[in-house]
Amino acid sequence: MEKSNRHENRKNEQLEQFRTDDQNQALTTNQGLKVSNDEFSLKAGVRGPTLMEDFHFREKMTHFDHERIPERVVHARGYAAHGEFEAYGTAEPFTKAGFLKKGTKTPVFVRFSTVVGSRGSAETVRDTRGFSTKFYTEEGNYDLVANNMPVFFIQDAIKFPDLVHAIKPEPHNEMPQAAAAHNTFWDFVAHNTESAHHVIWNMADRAIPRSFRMMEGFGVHTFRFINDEGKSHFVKFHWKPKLGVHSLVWDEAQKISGKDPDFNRKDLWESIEAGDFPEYEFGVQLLPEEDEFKFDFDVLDPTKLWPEEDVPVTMIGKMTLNRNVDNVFAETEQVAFHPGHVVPGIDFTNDPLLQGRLFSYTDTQLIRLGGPNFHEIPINRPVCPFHNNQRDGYNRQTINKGRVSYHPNSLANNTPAPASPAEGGYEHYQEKVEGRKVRARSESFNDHFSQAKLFWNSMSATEKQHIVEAYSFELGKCDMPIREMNIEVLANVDLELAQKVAGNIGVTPPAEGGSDVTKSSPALSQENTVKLPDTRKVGVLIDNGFDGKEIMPVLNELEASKMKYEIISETQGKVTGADGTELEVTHTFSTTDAVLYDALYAVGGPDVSKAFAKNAAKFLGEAFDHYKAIGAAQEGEKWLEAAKMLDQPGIVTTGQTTDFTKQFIEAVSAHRHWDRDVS
Ligand code: HDE
Repeated sequence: MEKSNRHENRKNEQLEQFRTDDQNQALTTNQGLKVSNDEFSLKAGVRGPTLMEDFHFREKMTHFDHERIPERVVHARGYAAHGEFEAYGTAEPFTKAGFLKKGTKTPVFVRFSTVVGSRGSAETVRDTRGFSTKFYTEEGNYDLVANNMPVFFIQDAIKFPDLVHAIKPEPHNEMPQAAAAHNTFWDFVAHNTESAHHVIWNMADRAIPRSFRMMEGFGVHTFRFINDEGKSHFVKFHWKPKLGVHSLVWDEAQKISGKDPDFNRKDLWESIEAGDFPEYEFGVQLLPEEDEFKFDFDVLDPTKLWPEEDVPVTMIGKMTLNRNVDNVFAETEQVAFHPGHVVPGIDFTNDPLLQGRLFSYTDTQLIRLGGPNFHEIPINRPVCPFHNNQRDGYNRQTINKGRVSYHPNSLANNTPAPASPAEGGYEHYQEKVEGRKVRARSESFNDHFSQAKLFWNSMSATEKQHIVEAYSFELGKCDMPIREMNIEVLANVDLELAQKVAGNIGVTPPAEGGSDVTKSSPALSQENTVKLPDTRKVGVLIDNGFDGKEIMPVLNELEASKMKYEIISETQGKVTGADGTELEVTHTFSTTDAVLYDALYAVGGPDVSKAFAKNAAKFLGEAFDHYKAIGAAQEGEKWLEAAKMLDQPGIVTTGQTTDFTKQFIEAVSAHRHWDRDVS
């Protein structure tokens, strides 16, 4: 299949060597033998047994039997796209990384994921999202294996298996799928108070993103930048989406899980196919080494963020995703990320979570991809050459010539030869380290609640309400005493929050508690994000007999504002306006749903059937309850009136304004209208 939006870069050229197009070709076995019949196995007589000598049957069936590989132990459900990163050059004083030099363009491959669910699970579940980027740089692959939340549940990698065992479906009955709302997870949370900060993020709206295109990304750990002079800065990595950070509402997210379990991947795929390329700016928070101890938390603690108001984010480049994969298994499933894939100019810190990750990612690829040669799989190959004395292993593809596979040597002039740092050889930062061998947590990691409270303080009233509802939902799915134990922990964050949740889940509300942190960080609230009409999707409820002269300019204007619309009617085919205008129906009421749109435009027609009116009322009620913008004209306005939805925020009708289109577009851009009365 030729792709319309193939974007040329070195990675794409490299992948091209491995692509194959089976269309219009003769059918062969894997040995290249042409096959004369692929319908029937070879038998002794038409009603007789299949013969062992049927090599075609055996090969076909054996390959099929071995098609599956183990899914990722976490982040199994994911979706990816290719793109390009271009550096602004603003990072040059701080890092010698070549791909961050001004104007450098680097091919990237980005995989988004949920964490908990298995490979076939629904996508709009409440969960952290993965945001992994492989930069195919000229100095080797650099992987930024990030999440859409800036902190993590645990401070030490040794707890990761416990965390994951607790949050995955319970082993005795394998329930629930892709959900944290069960006893073992909250048992873990109650016993590991360091998780309080990440947990409150997971209870907030960021855990149900509207789109992968509307999520931030965070490297979580503190890394190091090293510049040409060898000076080190601590650095936190950020991705900032051009479209802002937007979320679904919980009721909607749950319904989408059934109506369209592929909601997020479809959104990504379709946007790229339509040429609406997702864009993210790459930003860094930088801290000179001398300032390591200037905070009231430890910069090595992965449960802590650096408030952006204290350490501003400097933008250092832009990433554009511009090409969908050709084959999900070959690319998305086989891509192997590793936080230890670094390039000169980027180094690690002693964050004990990061240190453990540096082990885990190679280890997991060995079982998942079946051996040590996974770097040879096309999607994982660097675009620069690679040479060393590693040899053999399952599925080795490289044919290394010559007799030398050791170093040092004289038979091959001591090559392949290590390079000095000046020649681009990677040199680890010479941090001074001393201490006793201890299994212990640094005391500087002991404050588990202040930043959870900072996050809470930063939320708008609506966001706080959502957080209360999320804790109540999750703990409401747990039993006593898990509920009580968690209220006790939550009381350390905010007393009012703990009291409200306790009231909802039948636990005696705590009388005292709460962190005394009063600080807030406005950057954490989604209220303060970018709001644009771009790529917002409007469902148009419309029937025959509509007024084309009124409706068509509106639809054209939506498109001119980079919005999308789909025509929803009773039957597939065309709807025809009173003036003969024809519109192709995208969906009937049964093949789509109100939860799949950002907004609805209710038009109807003069003679809608009872069934049409009933479905329209259902769609409008749902959109209304999810605080979405609703525009209405003609018949649609009467529906809103009958449902008592007029005069509410985010409701725009032609009867009420002469400036309908502009106001409707503004209402859609606002994302949601939280001040609406949905009671
Ligand atoms: Fe991961 N994580 N992780 N993780 N992680 C994996 O690697 C692990 C952590 C993240 O799209 C696994 O290839 C440990 C933080 C993403 O392919 C595994 C610890 C962050 C992805 C693994 C962490 C992440 C993974 C499973 C604690 C955010 C998906 C499959 C010490 C900064 C990558 C795989 C993709 C995947 C281990 C914590 C992000 C098992 C041991 C913190 C986005 O190696």
